[in-house]
Amino acid sequence: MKRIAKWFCFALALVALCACAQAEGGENTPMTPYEIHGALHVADGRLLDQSGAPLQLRGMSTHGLAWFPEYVNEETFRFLRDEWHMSCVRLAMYTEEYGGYCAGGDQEALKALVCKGVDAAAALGMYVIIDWHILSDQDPCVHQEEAIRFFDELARRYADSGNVLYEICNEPNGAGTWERVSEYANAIIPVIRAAAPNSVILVGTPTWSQDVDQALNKPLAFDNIMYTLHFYAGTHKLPLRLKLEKCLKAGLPVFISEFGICDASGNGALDYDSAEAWRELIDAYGLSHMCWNLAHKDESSSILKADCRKLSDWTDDDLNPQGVWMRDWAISRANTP
Ligand code: IDC
Repeated sequence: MKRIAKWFCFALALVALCACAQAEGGENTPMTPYEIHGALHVADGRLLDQSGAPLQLRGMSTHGLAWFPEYVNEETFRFLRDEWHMSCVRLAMYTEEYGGYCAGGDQEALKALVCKGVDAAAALGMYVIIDWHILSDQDPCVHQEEAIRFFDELARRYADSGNVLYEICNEPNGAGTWERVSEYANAIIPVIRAAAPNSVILVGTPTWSQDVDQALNKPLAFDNIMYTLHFYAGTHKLPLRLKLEKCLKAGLPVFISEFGICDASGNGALDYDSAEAWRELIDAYGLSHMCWNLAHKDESSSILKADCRKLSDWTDDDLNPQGVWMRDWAISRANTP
């Protein structure tokens, strides 16, 4: 009798186990990045996953959402996840440039596009960065009131979504000094945190997000934030790498939320040697990095050729040289966490 009961329990456990596997999509479905890593946090200068292990997010940044909205969809993101082994997408929403959120752009349409992107990423278990893409506005305080309304609405909407990161100002420059960025961050971060207390927030640094040393000298008084550094390998070389490494060694949490291997105009020749030096540094420190840009604009930083209209399944014929480079690098790390 005892033996029958034992077998009965064993069979029951087996059935329960199978049901669980089914519910998770069956044994052949690999887990998504979010299923593996869960909600993120920042400690000891690093981005960590739910189990406390360091995590390097890899992915693509969109071009301006207003200009190339077609790439914000599940098909494209799925291709990046499954074929290029990327875990994150950055949604770049310009504020001041033509069609930008604070420059007469259709705010409701832009917000809907951001939400479409966040929802697509969530459905695929990918991380997503909502990027308030300041550029010619220089000083983030210029559109602070708009930014407060925007981030308040989105942080409430995604309060429980651990896959969303908030990038509050793409590239301060000119009048966007560290004092101004700090003033802005001190106003925006509490708004996001009021709704989404555990969210990871990325903060741009002066000189087009290159002066991470200024953040090191005068860090902000918040947990779970990272400072961004951007580079374009054709323009930014050893001096910027040395500055970055000094900050990393001092324990500053840095996130490379935008980079290209052409020059800083987003165009021009690719510099493969410089790209290689950056790549080594990125992997030596496990830095998260997002490649600019997912579009088919006629410029060398666009990963797709100008005549490509495919939203996924890109082959060598569809990709610009930077796209080929990025794909090969991404694929080479298929099995690294
Ligand atoms: C560039 C785009 C280009 C567009 C321009 C708008 O590649 O098509 O016309 O912006 O002003 C950045 C910015 C990013 C730039 C990119 C390349 O964050 O918006 O995109 N870049 O210039 N910082 C350094 C380089």
